[in-house]
Amino acid sequence: LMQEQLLRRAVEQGELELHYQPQIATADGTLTGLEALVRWRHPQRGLVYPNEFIGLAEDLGMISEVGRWVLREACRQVKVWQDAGFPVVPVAINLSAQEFLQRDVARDVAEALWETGLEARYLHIELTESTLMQSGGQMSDTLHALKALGVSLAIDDFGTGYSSLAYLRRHPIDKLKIDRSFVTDVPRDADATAIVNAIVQMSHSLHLQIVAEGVETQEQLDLLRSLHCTTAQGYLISRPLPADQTQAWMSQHL
Ligand code: G
Ligand code: G
Ligand code: MN
Ligand code: NA
Repeated sequence: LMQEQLLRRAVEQGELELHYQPQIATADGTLTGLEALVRWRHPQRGLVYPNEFIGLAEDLGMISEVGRWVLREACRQVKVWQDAGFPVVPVAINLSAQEFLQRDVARDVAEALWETGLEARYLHIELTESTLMQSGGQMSDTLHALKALGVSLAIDDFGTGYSSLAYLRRHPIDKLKIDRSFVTDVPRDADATAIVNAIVQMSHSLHLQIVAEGVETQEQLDLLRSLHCTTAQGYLISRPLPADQTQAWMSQHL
């Protein structure tokens, strides 16, 4: 089969799945959110990670199919958990630049929220600095349409993008996610620590939420707490987990 048919089969026959990575409050460890990360349960190859097929889906013009499935499934699953009495926290999905170019993201989001019954404030959308730069004039309209729906917008991999900070004024951003390349090197590397400190301070001044990504050690978590970085995500807390294991994780952290 051609790659395109394989990917189409994946979407249509339920071979995609979402894994969820918890985010916690650095103050007390309570769950503050989940990031949904897509995987392809390939019948022969096993679990395939997004770096191996998101680019392919973009090249084949199929990223919209994948992205719509991710959006719908994340909203559906989190609504199920909320209704079942698990902590009522938002789910974040990742959108690539191509998705903003190839489809009306705001319309898809409105539809998914309507169909699943998830409240808009429980959906967060992560996009990178380069996505904000690439997608031109209509980007601003789309982001404002998403905000009008009540969805939150986060900058993923913050600090690594090839851009100025001007977009923080131009676009209705709610949250920064400090890239793990900085987090990895704290507290030993003084420069990385200074950068994390500066990003956290800026987020507070601009009234933005802040998340540190890639937290792998207790030492990193302690430092982030002392720098008033309120939220953390990373292997120390949990790897991204399949839905059933996510539910078990939440049960143990109630
Ligand atoms: O899990 P990790 O290997 O899970 O993710 C690798 C990269 O793939 C990250 O940059 C992440 O943002 C991206 N990614 C994960 N899930 C999705 C998705 O559903 N859509 C898009 N566009 N990117 C995703
Ligand atoms: O680009 P984005 O931030 O969406 O990518 C998330 C990616 O980071 C996923 O591949 C996820 O599996 C990975 N990830 C999450 N936590 C950690 C961590 O603590 N360490 C490392 N090395 N990777 C992580
Ligand atoms: Mn992300
Ligand atoms: Na990131």
